[in-house]
Amino acid sequence: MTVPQHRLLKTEIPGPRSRDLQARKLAAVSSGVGTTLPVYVTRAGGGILEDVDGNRLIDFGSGIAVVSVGNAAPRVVSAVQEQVADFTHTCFMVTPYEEYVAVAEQLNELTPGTHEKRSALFNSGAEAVENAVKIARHATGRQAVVAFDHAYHGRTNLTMALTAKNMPYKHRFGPFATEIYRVPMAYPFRWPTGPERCAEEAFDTFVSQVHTQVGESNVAAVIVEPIQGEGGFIVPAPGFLRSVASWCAEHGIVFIADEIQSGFCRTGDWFACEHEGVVPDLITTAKGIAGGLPLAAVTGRAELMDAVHGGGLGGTYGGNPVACAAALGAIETMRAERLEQRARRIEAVMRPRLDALAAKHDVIGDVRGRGAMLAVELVEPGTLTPNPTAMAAVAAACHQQGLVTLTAGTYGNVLRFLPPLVIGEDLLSEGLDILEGAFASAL
Ligand code: PLZ
Repeated sequence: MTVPQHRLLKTEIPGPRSRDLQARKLAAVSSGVGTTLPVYVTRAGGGILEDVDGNRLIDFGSGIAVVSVGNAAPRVVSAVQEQVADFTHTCFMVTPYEEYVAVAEQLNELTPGTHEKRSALFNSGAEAVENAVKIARHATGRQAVVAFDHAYHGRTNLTMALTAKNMPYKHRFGPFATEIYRVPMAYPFRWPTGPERCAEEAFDTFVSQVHTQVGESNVAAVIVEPIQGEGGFIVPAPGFLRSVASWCAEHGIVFIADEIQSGFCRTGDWFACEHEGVVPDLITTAKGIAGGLPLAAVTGRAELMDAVHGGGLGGTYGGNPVACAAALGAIETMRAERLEQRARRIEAVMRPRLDALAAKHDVIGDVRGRGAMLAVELVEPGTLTPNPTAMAAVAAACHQQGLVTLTAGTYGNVLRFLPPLVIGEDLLSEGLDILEGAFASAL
């Protein structure tokens, strides 16, 4: 690994060069594009981001669950370098190439279920979600799509409509796509009657709302994140997803698992729905798939994927050869290094430390997640009232100490942790030390 795997603070965070670049950014880039931590990166690898001031930060974000195989992972770099020297683009819809087919084969093999599958490749997560909805509508001849509270599916028009949260994703960006219906999520921590009855009651509510407000026979698809990402790493109450999936099967409704954030070894399995024993009809992937290059996919039952007329799906860059080469390198890395097991090990190290932190600080209302997708939800002590102020203070204290942490949550009160799966255990525990220090100093 070329970047030394040690934290190093040479200046305050952000340092003077980053501040200069941030001034240029403000003058050149739309202020609609925000930044969590305006530290300008020059190199990154393993669990470290190195900035223009020579600081080295510990990465607990992986660029939002993207560089699970590590930044500039060796197999990704060499696959990309070879491909970029051979050819950079032909457009798969014009003159195809093997790399696209090879990625589709890998996806068909790795995603849950032994049924016959097909895949189609796209550029971004939002685009994959849009296409999954197109496929479900086309195959069923129905229009309605059911999504959940706290859902995040993207920023394009259709995916904004599927996304639950107004600020910052939807505010004044309407009108939104029609035929989207929202139902409650089985969110154990906030379920009114408590977590024990959450799965059953949430499922009853789901069935009754879809029946009374939409009508089963009008529903093309139900889309759900098996662990909700931007919404706050909400793990649906056990059994809920399975009930929803089998109810969809009974009614000829396409069950779409959006595994864009939770997929590719992140949660300790290749895909998060495996933990629940759920086999989706369609699955959307992106982020972790290609080690940082833009690539996304829809994978699913052959009869659904092949229902669409020839030419009905596509896009100029979808399945770009360089991105496909990167994906093949990333998938090979995940297989060779057993990264799903690394994710489990990360949980084994992190969860006890987060539980201990929660025992000490009563602003932590909930510790949750799975594998290397973990979070704490902050509240006013002893209540369910969200505490975004405490979250902002702790996140800022982490950043000052050179730990990149991300936030999330419908109420802006969740600190989430998504370390690269290849992070060294010394960096992992140093990051947790910083987090503990941040809770002690910021609150
Ligand atoms: N579905 C489950 O997590 C992307 C969004 C960051 P794109 N999440 C990070 C931001 O603020 O824009 C995401 C996701 C799930 C879909 C998407 C969308 O993926 O590649 O960002 O379009």
